[in-house]
Amino acid sequence: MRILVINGPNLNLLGRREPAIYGSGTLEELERGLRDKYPEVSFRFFQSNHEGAIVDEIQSAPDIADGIVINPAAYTHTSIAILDALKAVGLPAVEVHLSDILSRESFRQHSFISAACLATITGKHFRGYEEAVELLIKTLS
Ligand code: CA2
Repeated sequence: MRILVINGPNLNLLGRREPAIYGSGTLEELERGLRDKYPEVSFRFFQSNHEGAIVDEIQSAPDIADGIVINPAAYTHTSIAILDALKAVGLPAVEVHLSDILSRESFRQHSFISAACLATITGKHFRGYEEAVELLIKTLS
C-alpha cells in the first residue's frame, strides 16, 4: 500500500517554533516515526510552502499513491484549489491538524478541505497522522 503524506506551509519549521501549539518534534521525526511504525506502507512525504506545488503533487498522486494524508496548514482555511485537486483525483484522503483548530481563532475553524476527505483528525499532534494512516489502511484493505 502506498500513502502520500502532504504537509503545507511552515510545517518545515516544526519543532523549531511554537512548541506549545505544534509540539517539539520535527517534520523529519514525524516522517521517520511513520516509516518505522508502518513498515508495510510505502510512504512518499511531500512538504511545500506553495499552493500550486501542493496542487501539482495531488494531481500526480494517482500514479504513485493509493491514499493521501494531508495537513494543508494555513491553506486549509483558504484553498479551494487544493479542495478541487483532491476531488479531481478522487483518492481516499484524510485531513490532519496537529492543533485543535476548532478551539482556536475563528478564522481557523472552517476547513475548505474537509469536503474532499474521509475524515478530519485534529488536536492529536503526531498521533493524528498515525490515526490517519490507520484509517487509510482500513479503508484500502
Ligand atoms: O494545527 C495544524 O496542524 C495547522 O494545520 C497548522 C497550521 C495552521 O495555519 C492551521 O490553522 C492549523 C500552521 C502550521 C505552522 O507550522 C509551524 C510549525 C512550527 C512553527 C511555526 C509554525
